[in-house]
Amino acid sequence: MSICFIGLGSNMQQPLQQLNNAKRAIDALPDTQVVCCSSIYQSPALTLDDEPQDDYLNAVIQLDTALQPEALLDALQKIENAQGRTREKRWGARSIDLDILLYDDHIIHSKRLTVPHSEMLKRAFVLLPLYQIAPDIRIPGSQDLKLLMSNRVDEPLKVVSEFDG
Ligand code: A4P
Ligand code: MG
Repeated sequence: MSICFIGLGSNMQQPLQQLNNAKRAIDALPDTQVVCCSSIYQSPALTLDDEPQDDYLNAVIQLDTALQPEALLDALQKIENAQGRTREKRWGARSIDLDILLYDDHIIHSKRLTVPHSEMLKRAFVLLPLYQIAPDIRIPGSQDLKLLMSNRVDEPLKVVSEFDG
């Protein structure tokens, strides 16, 4: 079994429900269990243009999985599609986004997959929920999460909910 952290994000079509549905779908994947969930945080959308977007809800969940990284990506993309995800533009509004943040201590640079996720160290909406559930991990290719967090000055993000169940 591998330990894996997934970042969940949604800013369309009932984000709270989207996150809960995605968590349930991930837990139902073969040879995969959700072992831990962060709270659900709200933050302004990070965008690549001036078009306004609704705030996001974000969370991080920890999995035990026997799926290999690319098989896990396939499974996550199927869940995104089943939850109405469309891909009109990069960083556009989305019903659900499921990113593989960390996969054991692997560093992956394949055509389809960059792990650790390429943007994660810049994003409070990833680091704060990750730190909530796994304060003692080390980010491969970087440093201990605790040290990383001690050098940041993030405004606390608003916790809006916990996952169901
Ligand atoms: N891909 C490569 N590495 C990974 C990985 N570690 N996990 C590839 C998942 N996918 C990975 O993704 C495009 C391609 O990235 C996939 O086909 C996969 O092969 P996508 O989900 O179709 O497109 P995207 O999400 O628009 O692009 P990208 O660059 O993945 O965006 P991000 O980094 O996911 O950011 N603001 C707030 N507040 N909260 C958010 O969650 N999210 C984004 C999207 C922008 N602004 C946000 C948030
Ligand atoms: Mg993505």
